[in-house]
Amino acid sequence: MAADQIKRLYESMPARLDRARKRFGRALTLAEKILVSHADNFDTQEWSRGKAQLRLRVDRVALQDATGQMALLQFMQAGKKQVAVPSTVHCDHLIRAQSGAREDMERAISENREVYNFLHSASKKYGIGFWKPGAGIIHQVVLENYAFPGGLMIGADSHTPNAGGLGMAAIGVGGADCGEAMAGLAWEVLDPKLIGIRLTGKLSGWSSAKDIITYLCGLLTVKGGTNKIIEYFGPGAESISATGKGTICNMGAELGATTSLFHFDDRMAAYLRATDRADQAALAERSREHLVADPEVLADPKKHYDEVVEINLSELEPHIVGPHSPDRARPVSRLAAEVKKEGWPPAIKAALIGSCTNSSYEDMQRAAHIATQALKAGLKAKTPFLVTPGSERIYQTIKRDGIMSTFEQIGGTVLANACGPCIGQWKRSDVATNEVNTIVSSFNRNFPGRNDGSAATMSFLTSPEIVTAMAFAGSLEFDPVNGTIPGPDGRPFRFTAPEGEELPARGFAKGEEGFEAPAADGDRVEVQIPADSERLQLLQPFPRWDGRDFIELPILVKTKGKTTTDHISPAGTWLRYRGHLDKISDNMFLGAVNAFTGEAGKGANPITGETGKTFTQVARDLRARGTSWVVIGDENYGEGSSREHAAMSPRYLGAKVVIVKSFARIHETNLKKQGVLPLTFADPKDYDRFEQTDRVSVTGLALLASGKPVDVTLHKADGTTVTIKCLHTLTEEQIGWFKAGSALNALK
Ligand code: MIC
Ligand code: SF4
Repeated sequence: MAADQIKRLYESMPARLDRARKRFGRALTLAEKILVSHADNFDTQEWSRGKAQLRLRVDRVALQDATGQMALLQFMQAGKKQVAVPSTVHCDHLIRAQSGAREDMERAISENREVYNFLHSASKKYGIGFWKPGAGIIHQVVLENYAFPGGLMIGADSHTPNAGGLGMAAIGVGGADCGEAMAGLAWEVLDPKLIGIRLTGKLSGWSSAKDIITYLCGLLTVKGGTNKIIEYFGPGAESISATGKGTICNMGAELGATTSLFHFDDRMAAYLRATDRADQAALAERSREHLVADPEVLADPKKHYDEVVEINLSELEPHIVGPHSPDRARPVSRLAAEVKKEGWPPAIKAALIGSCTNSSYEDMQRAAHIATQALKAGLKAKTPFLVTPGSERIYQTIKRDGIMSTFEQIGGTVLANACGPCIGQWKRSDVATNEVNTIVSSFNRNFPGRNDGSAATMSFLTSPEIVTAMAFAGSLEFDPVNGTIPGPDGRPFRFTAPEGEELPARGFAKGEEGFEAPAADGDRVEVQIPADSERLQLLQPFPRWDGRDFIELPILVKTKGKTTTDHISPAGTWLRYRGHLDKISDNMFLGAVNAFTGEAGKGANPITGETGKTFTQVARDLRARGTSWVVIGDENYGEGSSREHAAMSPRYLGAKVVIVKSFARIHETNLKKQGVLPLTFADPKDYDRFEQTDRVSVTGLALLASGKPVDVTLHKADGTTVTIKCLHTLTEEQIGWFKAGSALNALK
């Protein structure tokens, strides 16, 4: 975003904030300042945390190549000539990690040519900045180029909050939200509750930014942040670099938070200057008071935030989370005992650092500092060591400064600047399929199947420096802080705490930037979608609601336990079809655990009784018979990714209603946008009532109204019925989406 736009925003803030202070009768947090100064219409807007639906004007939209395909296909349906807000596309998710940066890039470009051509031509036509494959991972590139204090952006990726490291409210959303904002509509979100995290003390030694967020994951759990903004402040915040702050905000997605952000400070200004934005740093310094919470808030946080957590950074130990969920946390010092107790394989099969979460210069330096100690002592890494730089800028800088050669000396492989092993795009040959094995990484997600596509891989997440040290021990039972490993001479070797500069002393090196500006005249550009493509398919509008209640629908699937978007619509090899709704729908619920059988990905056909078929096969059969179906789910259903395929595939194959104990924010919105009715049990115990042979009716739909419960009736095989109450969070406008068949239909 150009400095003049930022200047205009800052100039508009004082008057808007004053009006808000008067109207609310109190001082403002930073999150509130940003929301208020981006209100579509402050005066008519209702403000009520946890209740009101906010209509906001975003400063920017970011898309990546996996979710961005659907976002653009939907934007195209709106029939606009140009995007209404600054937007970018980033090619990062589709690059497979196999044999190292160069070969992987070449392979990706040829494998994904069709998709890249589509994204490139659509970007050129509609006025969108295009970041080529290899330029970097969306969140790192956004942090380096576009994020700024006090801004509001949305991105079709759940880790968009990474930009909170620079004091921006950056929110992960589905592609439809992005498409609409790009088409010029106000963007809507539930007025979030606020969690204040007050940091005291100072990070030092082994403790790093990652430990703050892994510790919080354990404390707040994967649903603790749902519909909340997490705002960090306090004297301890200044001991964290801007990129460290980015790590914390990035992984706030694992708490389900709407977003996370830090108050503006000198370390953000330093980062803006180091990334060629001295003008923006100066602007922010001049508006400093508007880019932090009001002094009254800092003096009495409990009065201004809905919840407050205090963390003394001087006492924070390094943490590690996993396997299978990011909230399974403990200090590294307690891991060995748990590994023994649980019988997890202690041998680490791979150690990975980098990704959008942890690939700052500081991260790389601290990891290299550990590697150098080991090299000097004559040690060799015991496990394969893979490095994913977040951007071309980081890649070139660590190359210039010798960090990369350190990693190479320990036997490490530097992969392309892309998502690769973080999103199931990691082609491993070292373990057999379904072989139980352990890996450690500095990434943010660890759902089963997340990295190499195998649900048997147990993935642990921790800081890059701990990952690196563990690579030399080759064992989860090694505590780098307190433990020793045998040196080459047999004598115990102990690491000293990592050190690293926050920003490169010689500045960032520049590589091939990889940015392409849109065409001056978009009219002359044609969007490229080959007619016979198996990767891209133009969207057909979903049918309107026919005005009738849902009567005696079968249950396609009742999921048990964690049902993330990775369970509903897996990534990995399926990324190939992210632009082709029909093809990608073959992956529907492949990872979901069938509550009736305990098996993943398969269920019985409720009409024929046939078993052993994938949920997609069953759904396609039902659809062919003209039968719609329902989904029953557990807690925090749809947690994880923003991918709207997890809502579109069910919609496409006949889902009418999804009834769960609770939803993750982005997925609930995605269902609403696609015209599926998302309901929650008024009494979560009702989940237990649903049996395989039941038929489900949802009645009174013509009277569907905001805040009004809905009756759901279970028709049992023995002819009896049970009626339960279910709740929904649809606003009147969203009910309009349901009736129109989708938000997009309602818009037209
Ligand atoms: C992820 O980390 O799960 C992803 C892959 O970046 C997703 C987006 C996607 O599925 O394409 C996300 O976080 O939203
Ligand atoms: Fe890519 Fe992983 Fe970051 Fe998602 S979390 S954007 S897959 S690096």
